[in-house]
Amino acid sequence: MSDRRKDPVEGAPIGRRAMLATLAAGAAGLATAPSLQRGWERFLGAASQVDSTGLTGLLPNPGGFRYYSVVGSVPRKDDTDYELRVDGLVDRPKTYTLPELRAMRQTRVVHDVLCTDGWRVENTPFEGVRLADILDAAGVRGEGRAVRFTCFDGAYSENLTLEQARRSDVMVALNMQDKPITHEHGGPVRLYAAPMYFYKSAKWLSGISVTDKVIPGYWEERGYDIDGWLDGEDRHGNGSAA
Ligand SMILES: Nc1nc2c(c(=O)[nH]1)N[C@H]1C(S)=C(S)[C@@H](COP(=O)(O)O)O[C@H]1N2
Ligand SMILES: [Mo]
Repeated sequence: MSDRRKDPVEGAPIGRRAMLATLAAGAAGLATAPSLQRGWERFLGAASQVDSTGLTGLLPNPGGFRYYSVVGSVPRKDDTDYELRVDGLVDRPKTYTLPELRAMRQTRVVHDVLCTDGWRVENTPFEGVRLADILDAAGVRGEGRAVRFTCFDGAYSENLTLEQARRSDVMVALNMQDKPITHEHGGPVRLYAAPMYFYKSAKWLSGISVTDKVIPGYWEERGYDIDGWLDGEDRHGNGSAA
């Protein structure tokens, strides 16, 4: 069971690793394409068009992170059109703009990022609004048990229990590595659940809905454990500061 948790992708109907050879062949083809000259982000975009199943995560990436998206293209959002809807079992549903989120108390967490595929990026700072603050502002009703996250890619979803959601190291993140979160990393706003595998940290966050039970997310419907906890010291990390 603990092996499964470390590598839940093996339980998924489509094993990402099984597709490595296919993807490597595709990437090699793209490497000669002129689009590469327009930069890494273009390359990732092109690769994810080829690979609409999220397998682009196998590509090496400067900085240690790998790009994941379960869809081929995601609209770009910024100050002018980004919205975060908070609703469900709450007394005060609200739609936040980016400036409104920036005006709220900001929290900083520094933690290692780990993907179930085996890569790790050490000591990665994230900054943003504690999810607990957003939930408190909304006023969670007595029947509320869990939180469901949805994304403006139109496909991905995730969840946390209310108890997990209220931890001080779980946030609606605006900054990553001391810069506004880039589109490729799920900007302008993604979830960051520091004590859990990175698949729990939904990119391109657009909805937070309080529910009466945990609703399995995109990868969880496809074999990932709902429990995304990191093991041992990795869960506790290397320190977080308010
Ligand atoms: N919307 C969305 N969020 C997502 C994913 C995704 O495909 N779509 N992939 C998850 C997985 S498996 C990982 S490891 C991280 C990758 O984040 P990165 O692309 O910034 O490295 O995002 C998580 N959040
Ligand atoms: Mo991942």
